[in-house]
Amino acid sequence: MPANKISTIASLKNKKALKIVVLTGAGISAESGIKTFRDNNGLWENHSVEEVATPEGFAANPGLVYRFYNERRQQLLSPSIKPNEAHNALAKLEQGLGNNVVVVTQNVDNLHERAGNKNVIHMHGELLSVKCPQSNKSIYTESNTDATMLCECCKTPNSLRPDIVWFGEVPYHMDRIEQHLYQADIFVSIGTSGNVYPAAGFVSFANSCGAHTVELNLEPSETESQFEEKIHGPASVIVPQFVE
Ligand code: BV8
Repeated sequence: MPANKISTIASLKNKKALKIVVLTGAGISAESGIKTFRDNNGLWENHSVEEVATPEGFAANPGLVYRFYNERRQQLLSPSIKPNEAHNALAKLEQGLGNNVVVVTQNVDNLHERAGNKNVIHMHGELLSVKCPQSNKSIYTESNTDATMLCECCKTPNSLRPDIVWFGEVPYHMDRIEQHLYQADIFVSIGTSGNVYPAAGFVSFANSCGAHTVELNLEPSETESQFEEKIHGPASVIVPQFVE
């Protein structure tokens, strides 16, 4: 299929596709005002990954890490942050195809859910929860968190941590994700640079399982060459076109 041809779900659906697995990254939330990681003025510009997104960084300076996630949580909760047309298009896709659509997101915001998607898998955790390392329970929160928070489930002070998968930690729900990829007819990657594994490896697995693979991104990602189809532009424009 010529690379510049915008296929739409309708055209692909006519051929064979039913099960659609969508991987999203920070780029899908960029037009909602949430910073990406590696673009100019991205999150990593002001903080080193090692300092704020590794267990070692948390152990070395928990206060800095709590502040990093508290800032992002409060930004997410501000009235100006809303789902954009790309999120809304994926919600429409799920409304049309139901359980045949699953969104696997690297993002820790809740914009897919706020747009209306129900089948969302957060493989890197969520800003709006903290985790008790003793019980491994995720606890919903909208407030700032710090080391003094008492864990309700085990009454242990100093234990709650951001419910985030840091570098060197095993992403959540990998078995479920691999099962969905195995069954996928279409694998669509939206707004991710393809820098971080195992998410960046999903396209290769989807290809090996016979899925039609599509990249929707502002610019070619690190793994762009592995996609059968690539459509580049702002997500709020190209995702609604693709879904129609
Ligand atoms: C793992 C926390 C084993 C959440 C994140 C040494 C030791 C251990 C592991 C490793 C190692 N070396 C390498 C690894 C693997 C490592 C890794 O991949 N490192 C990289 C840097 C080489 N991965 C891990 O450690 C993972 N764990 O490997 O465990 C394992 C694996 C499988 C099975 C069992 C065990 C854990 C990775 C998770 C790390 N946590 N963040 C948070 O703070 O938010 S990663 C971080 O990067 C975010 O989660 C983010 O989602 C993710 C990916 O970034 P992107 O979403 O792609 O964002 P980015 O800014 O990079 O790109 C944005 C894109 O959008 C750009 O392409 C841009 O063009 C585009 N864009 C911008 N605007 C728009 C747009 N597109 C469309 N429209 C727009 N408007």
